Amino acid sequence: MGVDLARAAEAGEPADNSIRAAALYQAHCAACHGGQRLGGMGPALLPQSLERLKPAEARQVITHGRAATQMPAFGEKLAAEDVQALAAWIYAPVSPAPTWGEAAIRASRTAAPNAKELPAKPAWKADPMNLFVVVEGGDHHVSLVDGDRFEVIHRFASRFALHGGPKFSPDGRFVYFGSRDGWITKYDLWNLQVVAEVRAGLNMRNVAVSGDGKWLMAANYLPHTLALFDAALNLVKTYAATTLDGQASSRVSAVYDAAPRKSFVVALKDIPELWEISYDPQAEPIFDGYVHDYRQGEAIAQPGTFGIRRTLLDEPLDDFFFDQSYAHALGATRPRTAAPGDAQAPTQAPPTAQVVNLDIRRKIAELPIAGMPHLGSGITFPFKGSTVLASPNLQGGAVDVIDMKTWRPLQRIATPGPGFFMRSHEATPYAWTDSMMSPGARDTLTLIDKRTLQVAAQIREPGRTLAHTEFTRDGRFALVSLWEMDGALIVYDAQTLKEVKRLPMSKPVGKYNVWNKITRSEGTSH
Ligand code: DHE
Repeated sequence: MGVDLARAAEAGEPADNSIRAAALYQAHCAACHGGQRLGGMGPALLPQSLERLKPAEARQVITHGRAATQMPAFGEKLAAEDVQALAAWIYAPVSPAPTWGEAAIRASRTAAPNAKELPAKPAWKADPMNLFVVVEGGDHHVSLVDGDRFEVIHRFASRFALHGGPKFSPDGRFVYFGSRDGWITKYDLWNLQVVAEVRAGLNMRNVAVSGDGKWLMAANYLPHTLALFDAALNLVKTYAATTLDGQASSRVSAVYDAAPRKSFVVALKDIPELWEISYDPQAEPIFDGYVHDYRQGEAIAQPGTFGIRRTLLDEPLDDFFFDQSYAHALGATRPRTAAPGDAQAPTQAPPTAQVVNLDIRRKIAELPIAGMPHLGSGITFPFKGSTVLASPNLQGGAVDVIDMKTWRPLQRIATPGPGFFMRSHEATPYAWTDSMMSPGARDTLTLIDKRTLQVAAQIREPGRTLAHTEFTRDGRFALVSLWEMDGALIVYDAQTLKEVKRLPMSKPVGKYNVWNKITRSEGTSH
């Protein structure tokens, strides 16, 4: 960065594309996206943040702007080759590599001055426990929907590109949103206002809120850190995601709250370790992560509370979820790729999921699920005296059902194409899953009968994308996303499967029912 065109001209250096692009960036983009491309009013423009945006789309956005956002169209101001140069520039790494340490995190925090005086009762009339928080990705807004009347109570602008499920305080009053850019927003659902915000990282995966509502942990890809906050989003500490000897560091795949264990469980994407960080004030000291006490000249155990308890694995884990007892983490493993000439290379297809026992702290089973199971969206339910887990698959057109007593596969249920999400509810016989990854079947939802493990019905919206179901508190209605810019939230009667209502929305992504979330319904993500 910091390219000086005048200096380049004086030195007789050619104003090559990158120099030109840097100057264009400073002139047109820096005010909103930040001088270092770390984001500001607009999102960060770093290669890591743009992984999901194709360069052709970036050129489109620069030329035509982004509807319903502050991003203006530059097509009139800039020549096509300038747009091209700018689009190429934002995918180039920033040098020196950007950092985001504790001081930056602390400095980013803002809080509403009136936060403490806000009344502890809803300013609106509806059941606060049957409220839906709907993330609209099309124009980066959030809608709050009354889950009895299916009416929008309030709609507000969110940070750019929220990702992962928002997390709720145990009383359902506050919700915490995480954006891919690292922003965490604490929103008071009862008073309809943002009460605090902080930027935990530059590229964040997700956030988890402790079962007691006192702590929030953020998992980052960039930098390689976890950040721990109190409920008011004051930074408590950061953790470097490294091996014990500090030699290797990793992106953090995800963090989840394991409420009965009073701990956060953390998967690392590049290091074969699963971490457990207890927030229990009475937690036992940790003896495997010795810290040297130089005054005493001896190694001492790490404190148990907020210390890192490491489980060493053979393979790193991606997303994961827990069994009901929270004794096991069930995680997806990326397929192993052998280096050329590697005699140790596996001869058989590698397992793509594993079961880790968090108490004895080792892998106890491999789950023979083909493809790329999306275990973060897995659900559990009772079946013939046992409990089973069902997981959609990002690669294969099938749902895998596993017996959780034996960890053996029970059934592979064919769907019309690979899907992302799966949802059910204790009070409904069906598990709903999508095929949104399949160009030919993205318009179809498949309903699986939990009693027979057979496909019971399909719901279609021809030529359009249907995805992500969430149930009302009582399980009587299913709310589904019509995942289009001119999309909608479609409400179905979960028994008759008839459409009850359709609320227009801008690419609704996920929707979250307060009650199902705070009671950790077995049919929903945690
Ligand atoms: Fe997600 C949740 C990972 C792409 C929409 N996604 C999650 C979680 C993880 C994850 C680990 C659980 C976090 C939580 O809820 O606390 N997602 C990944 C990926 O690795 C992947 C495949 C690639 C990536 O770029 O990150 C990915 N995810 C997507 C999308 O493309 C989706 C469909 C659209 C989007 O907005 O990004 C998407 N992910 C979601 C949603 C949830 C989610 C809506 C919350 C689901 C829920 O019901 O709780």
